[in-house]
Amino acid sequence: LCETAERVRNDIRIAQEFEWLQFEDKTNTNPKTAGLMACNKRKNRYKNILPFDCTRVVLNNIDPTIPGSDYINASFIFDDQSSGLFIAAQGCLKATVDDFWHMVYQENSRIIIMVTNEIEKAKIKCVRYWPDYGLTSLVDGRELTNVDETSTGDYVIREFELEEDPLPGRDTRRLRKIFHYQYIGWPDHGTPGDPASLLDMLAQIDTTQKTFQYPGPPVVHCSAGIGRTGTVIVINMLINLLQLKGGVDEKDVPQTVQKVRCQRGGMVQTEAQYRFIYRALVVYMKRLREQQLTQQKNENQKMDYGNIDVINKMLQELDVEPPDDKPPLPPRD
Ligand code: PTR
Ligand code: PTR
Repeated sequence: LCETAERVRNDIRIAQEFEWLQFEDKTNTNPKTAGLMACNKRKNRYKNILPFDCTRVVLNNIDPTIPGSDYINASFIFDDQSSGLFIAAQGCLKATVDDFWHMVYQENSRIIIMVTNEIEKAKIKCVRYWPDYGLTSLVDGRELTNVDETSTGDYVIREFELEEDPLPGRDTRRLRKIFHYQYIGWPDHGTPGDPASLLDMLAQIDTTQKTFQYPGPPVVHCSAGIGRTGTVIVINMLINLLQLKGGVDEKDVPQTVQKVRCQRGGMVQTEAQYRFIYRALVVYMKRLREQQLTQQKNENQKMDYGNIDVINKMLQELDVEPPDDKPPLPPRD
């Protein structure tokens, strides 16, 4: 009974938090003048989803005679707590494919996370901005080759090679590796039922990102670049925070969402997506607890539940489910 009450209390709290976040988001009056310029209209997928001027990614070395040519609908998202940096972008339109690759090259991004299908409910959500497996296409004047493509159940991993500028005085051809992770298990207008495969993908991305010496920010995009993109970025930030601080508490979730929304309006679009962040964190922490328990068993150590207690406490604050390895209650008489 106690657990049910806790669950209901958490449920209500989460709904109230989201309501408060929606209200706060509406009061944000950061200007969006670049996105509103007439010459940039055709570069926005949705006219109501524009980047703030203060955080938008400005394209460099473009043609100064073409007005608005430094514009792309994408925003830098910085996390001061874990020093994480991301780019949140809308899904490419035909007119913005070259700009997209210009941005990826300029920012030295090595990971692209795509959280949408190209077509959903018979509507185009993002144009295919990469070549098919084994093929090469020309993007923003550079050769881009799709050298590998593997599919797990819920996501596809592609490996691209993007032609680099030659070093001054040399003409050797250099190629830059870029990894593309497309999560396809996210039904439109909803959330994935189970966060497990998304967490697997994020863990794999983290390992890949660490293989590069000075990688730029991962680019995350869906269709509008706010709903699913915001959810993925916030989950990523909270996991980083957890690893860094050794814990997160119930304030961290709304605070992180609010921080992210100040950098791109409307990030995490629905209450279901907001709830999904909590679910993902809970599953992540349960995995952590499993890992620690097996590690302790394998090392044949004296059981030290220090960390496990911290995890259980976090689970209680965040979760709607009770921890499943509690000792059974003594029988009552
Ligand atoms: N904007 C819609 C609403 O306010 O009801 C919700 C919505 C969410 C609409 C997502 C479209 C969405 O598109 P996608 O399938 O690309 O997530
Ligand atoms: N006009 C749509 C709306 O306001 O709902 C724009 C939109 C479309 C917003 C998709 C969010 C969307 O979802 P996502 O950011 O996950 O692609």
